[in-house]
Amino acid sequence: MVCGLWLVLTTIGLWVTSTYSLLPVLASEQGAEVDYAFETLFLYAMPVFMLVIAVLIYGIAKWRMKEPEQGDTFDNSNVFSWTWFGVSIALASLVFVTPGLTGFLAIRDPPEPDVVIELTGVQWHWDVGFPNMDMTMEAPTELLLPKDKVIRFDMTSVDVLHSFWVPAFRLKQDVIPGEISSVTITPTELGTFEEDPVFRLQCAELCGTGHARMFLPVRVVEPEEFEAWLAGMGDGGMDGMDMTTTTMDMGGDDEDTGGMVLLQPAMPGSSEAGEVSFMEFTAPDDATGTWVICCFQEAGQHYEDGMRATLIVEA
Ligand SMILES: [Cu+2]
Repeated sequence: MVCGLWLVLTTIGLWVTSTYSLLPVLASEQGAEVDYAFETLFLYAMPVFMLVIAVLIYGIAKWRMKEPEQGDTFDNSNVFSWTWFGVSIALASLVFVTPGLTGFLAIRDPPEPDVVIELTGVQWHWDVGFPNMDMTMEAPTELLLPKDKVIRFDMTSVDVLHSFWVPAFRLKQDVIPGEISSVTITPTELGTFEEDPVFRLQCAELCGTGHARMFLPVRVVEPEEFEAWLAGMGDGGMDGMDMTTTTMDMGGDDEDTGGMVLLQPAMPGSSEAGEVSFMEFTAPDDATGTWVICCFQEAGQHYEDGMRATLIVEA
């Protein structure tokens, strides 16, 4: 009876987890190791978890106390204890080897990079450098990455601990002051932050009051588009630009709206409920790229659709 229930529950559990993925979109080669680890652990854990649930359900149904009575006493079963012990050790050892050791070796032994990008964590933004072009972008509004190219990020911090994390790429790496740490990623899918927020370089180490805002939208593009973007930057695109002034309506619609500010550059402005305020800011003359306007106020789902917008600045 218990065995039958166990079998049915395990089958249902495995079917649900294999049919409906709990993981967000995967967009890197290295991230496949992480997903494999999750899926394998689910596979191993499901029979164990469902055994507990099956025994629990059976126990509740069969031995439910109808009126106060003295329960039976049980003797220890050596066979059961040793079987449980043996299976647990075998499963744990298997997990240690695969996905543990095999995944670790695959991630820690990356191929030679096609592109090297330097990232510097600053409370609370990312600076991005391209050493091959001797170019640094301070607090850029977006990071373009080429699809199917091996990218090595060399990272450090100027203040406190930060951490590299692009959810679509899965891997995380600490960013440490006074040290260079590296992580290698090969993007496998095109994608943008506007379409799916898992395409963002999010600091994953609590680094102060601005930690949650310390993210940089990521766009994975074809290598040609990446090269063109880099070339545009190299022509002085980020430096010495004529500045134009633009005015933006900062009106708050209702109590939930909280406030809207420009994420980059960091020029906070707030909009109170029932009040219309205006903010002036200067924008690079030829910055036709994406500016992210984002709710800065902790007011519910402030990063979700509706509370962030794309601003296109035209010359
Ligand atoms: Cu942080």
